[in-house]
Amino acid sequence: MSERERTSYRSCHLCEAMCGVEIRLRGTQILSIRGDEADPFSRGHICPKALGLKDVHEDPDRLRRPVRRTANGWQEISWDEALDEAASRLLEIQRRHGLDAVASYFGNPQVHSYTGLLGGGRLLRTLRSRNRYSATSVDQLPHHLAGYLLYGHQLMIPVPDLDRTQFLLVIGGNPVVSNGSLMSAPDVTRRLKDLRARGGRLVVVDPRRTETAALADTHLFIRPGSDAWLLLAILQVIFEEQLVAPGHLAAMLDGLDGLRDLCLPYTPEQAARHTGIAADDIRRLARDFAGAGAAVCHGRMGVSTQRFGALCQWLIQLLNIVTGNLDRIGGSMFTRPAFDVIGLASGSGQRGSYARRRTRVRGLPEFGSEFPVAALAEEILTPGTGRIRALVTAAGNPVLSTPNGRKLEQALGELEFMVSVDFYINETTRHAHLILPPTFGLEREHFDLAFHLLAIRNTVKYSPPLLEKQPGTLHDWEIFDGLCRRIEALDPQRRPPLLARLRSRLLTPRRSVALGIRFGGRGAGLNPLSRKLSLQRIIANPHGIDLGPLEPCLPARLQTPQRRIDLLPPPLVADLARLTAAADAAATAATAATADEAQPLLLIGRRDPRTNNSWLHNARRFVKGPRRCTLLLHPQDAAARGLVDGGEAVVSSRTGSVQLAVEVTDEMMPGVVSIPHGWGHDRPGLRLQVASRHPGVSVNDLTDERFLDELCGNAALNGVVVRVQAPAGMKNPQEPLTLAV
Ligand SMILES: Nc1nc2c(c(=O)[nH]1)N[C@H]1C(S)=C(S)[C@@H](COP(=O)(O)OP(=O)(O)OC[C@H]3O[C@@H](n4cnc5c(=O)[nH]c(N)nc54)[C@H](O)[C@@H]3O)O[C@H]1N2
Ligand SMILES: Nc1nc2c(c(=O)[nH]1)N[C@H]1C(S)=C(S)[C@@H](COP(=O)(O)OP(=O)(O)OC[C@H]3O[C@@H](n4cnc5c(=O)[nH]c(N)nc54)[C@H](O)[C@@H]3O)O[C@H]1N2
Ligand code: SF4
Ligand SMILES: [Mo]
Repeated sequence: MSERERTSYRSCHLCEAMCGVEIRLRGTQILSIRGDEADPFSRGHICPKALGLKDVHEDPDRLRRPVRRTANGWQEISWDEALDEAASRLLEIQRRHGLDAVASYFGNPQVHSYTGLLGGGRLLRTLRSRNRYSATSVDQLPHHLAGYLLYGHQLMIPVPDLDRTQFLLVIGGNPVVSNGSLMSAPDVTRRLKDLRARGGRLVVVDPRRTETAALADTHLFIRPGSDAWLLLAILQVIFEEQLVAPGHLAAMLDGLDGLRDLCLPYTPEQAARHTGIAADDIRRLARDFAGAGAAVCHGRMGVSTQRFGALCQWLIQLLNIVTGNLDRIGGSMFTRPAFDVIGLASGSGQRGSYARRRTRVRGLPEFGSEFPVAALAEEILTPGTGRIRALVTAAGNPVLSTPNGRKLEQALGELEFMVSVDFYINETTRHAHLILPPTFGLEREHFDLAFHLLAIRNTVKYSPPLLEKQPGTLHDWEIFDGLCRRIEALDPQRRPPLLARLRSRLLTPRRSVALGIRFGGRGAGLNPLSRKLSLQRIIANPHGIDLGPLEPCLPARLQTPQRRIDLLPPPLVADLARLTAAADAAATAATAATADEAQPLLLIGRRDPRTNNSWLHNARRFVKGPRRCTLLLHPQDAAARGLVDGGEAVVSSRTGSVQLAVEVTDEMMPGVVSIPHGWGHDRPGLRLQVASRHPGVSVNDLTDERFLDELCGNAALNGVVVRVQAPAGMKNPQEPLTLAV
C-alpha cells in the first residue's frame, strides 16, 4: 500500500529571500516543491534554486557520518570517536602553542541555520581563540562597519523600502539574479516592475548591463572600484545646489556642516574622469534623487567587495541621510523583527568593535572580534609565535570563496590539524583530517534569526523539521555541543560558570527562539504587533505572519550613546586620503579602456540564477546546459586580443592563471571582464560526482589576498587587474603584473 501523502510549508533557507515553499511528500519522499501562495511575504514566488532543497537532501555524495582522512582514503568512524578526536587534538594544539593557534572559518550557510549560529557561537567562546575568520570579510563587512560607526551597532543596516519607494538607485547589486541581499525581498523582479508601474524610477550603476539593469530606466556603466568618486560627487551637487533636506533627521545629526566642507571639492568633472560617467549624468542623477520624494540608494557586493568598500557604504548612508531618506517611508528604513537580535545584543559585545587588535603578519584590523579572511593563509604559513596550527571550518568553502584560493590551499596542507563541519568533501574540506557532517536543512527546524532583520517587510515564520533526521546523524548544534562538552571535560578551566552551564543545557535552540520572541528587543521601537507574539502562535501559522510594512523608528532605534548620528566618523574621513592617493593610478587605468591588447583589464564577478556560491553544483539541474563559468568581455577588447565568442582565453593576475570559454558581449563595459565565482571543481580528491564533471574554473585563483579595502580588511574581489590573452599567446602566465589601480 502506498504511503500517505502530505503537504508541508516552510521557508527556503538557501538565500536571503526566505521564500515560502510548499513541499508535497509521500512518506519521506519529496514529490514536489512549489511556491507557497499563502506566504504573506513571498506570495507564491520561488526561484529555480528551491529545487536544490530536494537535490541536496537526496544527494548520494552528501555525508551522513563522520569521516577521517587516511592514507587509504576516507574512513567512516563513529560520532564519539570523531568528536573525541577533534576535541582532544584542538585542545592539545592549544596547550602546546597557545589559544590563538586554533583558528576558525565560518561560511555563509552558517547564517542560514539558526541552530548553527547558536551552536557555532558557543564553540567560538569555548575555543577562546582570537583567530576567528568568516565569509563576512569577502562580503558585507563594510556594511557592518558603516552601521557600527554611524548607528552604533554592526547590525543596524537599513534596507530599501522597496514596495513604497519612488526612486531606487542600485549600485553594485544585481537583485534580479541574487534575489536581493541585505534586502530580503522575495520576487524582487515583480517588486521592481511594480516600482516602475507606479511611476517610480530605477537607476542601476554597474560595469555590466545586468539582468537588473535591463529592468531599469537608466543604466550607467562605471569603472570598477571608482564608486566612491561618484558618491562624493553626487553629495557635492546636493550640497552645492542646496538640495540638502534631512527633514526630521536634522535634530539627530552631528557634522552636517563639516560634511558640506568635506564634499565641496569633489566635483562631477573630477568624478567623471575616475568613473567614466559623464559629469552631466552625475548632476542629473543627484538632482533626480534629491527631488524624487521617497528615494533610496542601495549598494551591494559590487561596492562592498572592492578597494573602497567601507567608503562606499558610508557615502551611501550619507546620501540617504542628507536627502532625508533615512527612516522615511519609501526610503531607507530600519526593520523591527519579532526576534530582535539588536535589542537583545545591544548591551553586550555584539554591537561591534573595530581595530582593537591587528593581525600578526600584516597588521590588518579586527572587526567584531574577527580578522579578515584575506589574512588567513599567511597566518598559517608564516612561522613565529602566534602562528595558526589548526583550523575549524563550518559551512564554508574558502578555497573557492576567498582571494588567492591556491595559496590558502597550500596553507591548509601545512596545518597540524583541520576539522570541518560540512556534509560535502569539497575543495576545502578535502584538506581536513576529520569531517563532521550535520543534517541538511530539511531535517532541521528553521527560524531566520538574521534575515528578518534585513527584510523589506516585517514578517515572521517558524518551520518545524520537514523530515525526521535519520538515526545516527547529528544536527549542526549537536555537533557543536558535542565538541564544547568534550573540550570542557578535558579542560575544566573552560567550563563556564554553573549558571551558564545550566543555561546552555536547558536552552535548546528552540527554547532560545521562544525566549527571544517573548523578550527579544522589548526596548525602543519594537513593532507593537510583535508584543502579542509567542513561538506557539508563530508555529500555529505555518505560512508565516505578516507584521506590516517598515515604520520610521528614529531616533529611538539608534544604538549610539546619545541616540545621535555622527556623519563624520574619523576612520572613514581619514580613508578619503587613501582614495585620493590611488587617484593618479586610477586615472591612468581609466584610459586603459582602449582597445589595446597589452592593456590590462579589470576583473569583476557575477552570479547566475542557478548558483548558490560554490555548493549547488552537485545537482544535475544546476549544471546542465551551456557552460556558465565563462569570461564575459566587450567586443572591442575581444577583437584587440584576437578572442572570439565561444573560443577560449587565458586570464592571468599576480596570483594565478585560468583558461576558460569566452562570451563576447556589449553588456560589458569596455576594459572590464567578468567571471562568476563558486566554480573550480577540478581539484583532486573531491566527492562531488556531478560537480567534478562540470568543473569550471575558480575566479579566486585570480583574486589577490593583497588587494583589499585596507580600512576594514574586506577582500577586493572586484576591480582586480588581469591580463587576457588567446591561449596560443600564453607566454608567461606567472609574470607578475605591476600595474596598480
Ligand atoms: N543565484 C544566486 N543568488 C545568490 C548567490 C549566488 O551565488 N547565486 N549568492 C548570495 C550571496 S551569498 C550574496 S552576498 C548575494 C549578493 O547579491 P548581489 O550583490 O546583488 O549580487 P552580485 O551578482 O554579486 O552583484 C554585484 C554587482 O556588482 C557589480 N559590480 C562589480 N564591481 C563593481 C564596482 O566596482 N562598482 C559597481 N557599481 N558595481 C560593481 C557586478 O557587475 C554585479 O552586477 O547574492 C545571494 N544570492
Ligand atoms: N570572487 C568572488 N568570491 C566570492 C564572492 C564573489 O562575489 N566573488 N562572493 C562571496 C560571498 S558573498 C560569500 S557569502 C562567500 C561564500 O563563501 P563560503 O561561505 O566560504 O562558501 P560557500 O560556497 O557558501 O560554501 C558553503 C559550504 O557550506 C556547506 N553547507 C551547506 N549547508 C550547510 C549547513 O547547513 N551546515 C553546514 N555545516 N554546512 C553547510 C556546503 O557544503 C559548502 O561546503 O563567497 C564569497 N566569495
Ligand atoms: S529566492 Fe532564495 S529563498 Fe527564494 S526559493 Fe530561491 S533560493 Fe530559496
Ligand atoms: Mo554572501
